[in-house]
Amino acid sequence: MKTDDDCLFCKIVAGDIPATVVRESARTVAFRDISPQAPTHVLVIPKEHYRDAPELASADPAALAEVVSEGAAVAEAEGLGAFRLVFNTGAEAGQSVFHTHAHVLGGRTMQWPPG
Ligand code: DGP
Repeated sequence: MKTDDDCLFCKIVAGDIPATVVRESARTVAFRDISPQAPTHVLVIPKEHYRDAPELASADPAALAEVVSEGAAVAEAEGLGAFRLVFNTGAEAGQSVFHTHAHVLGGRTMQWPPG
């Protein structure tokens, strides 16, 4: 499995950094964001290291599909009727951790466009 020793989210997958894990599947882990931006704010990540969603889509489309379906499962488990699923891609778009992750945000009314 592709991992990066310097990657924060690889350390969470390995259990070297604690996280509040809410769900796990064969290829993904879902845990609560350390700085929640909504009443529910969960990150869903592939266990394998890819820098962003497009890179994961090219390398392992089934794993990207699993990230999305696990995000929906988190939303259902949290009782969200509607939710936002976001992949910030690139620093200028707000990506700060370069290990693919979907934000699952819900529990409040969302604005559009996002800032
Ligand atoms: P982004 O900015 O799209 O790359 O999102 C990264 C998210 O990761 C951000 O919302 C904060 C969250 N985060 C950063 N460090 C940690 C951590 O150590 N633990 C957890 N649970 N979340 C973290």
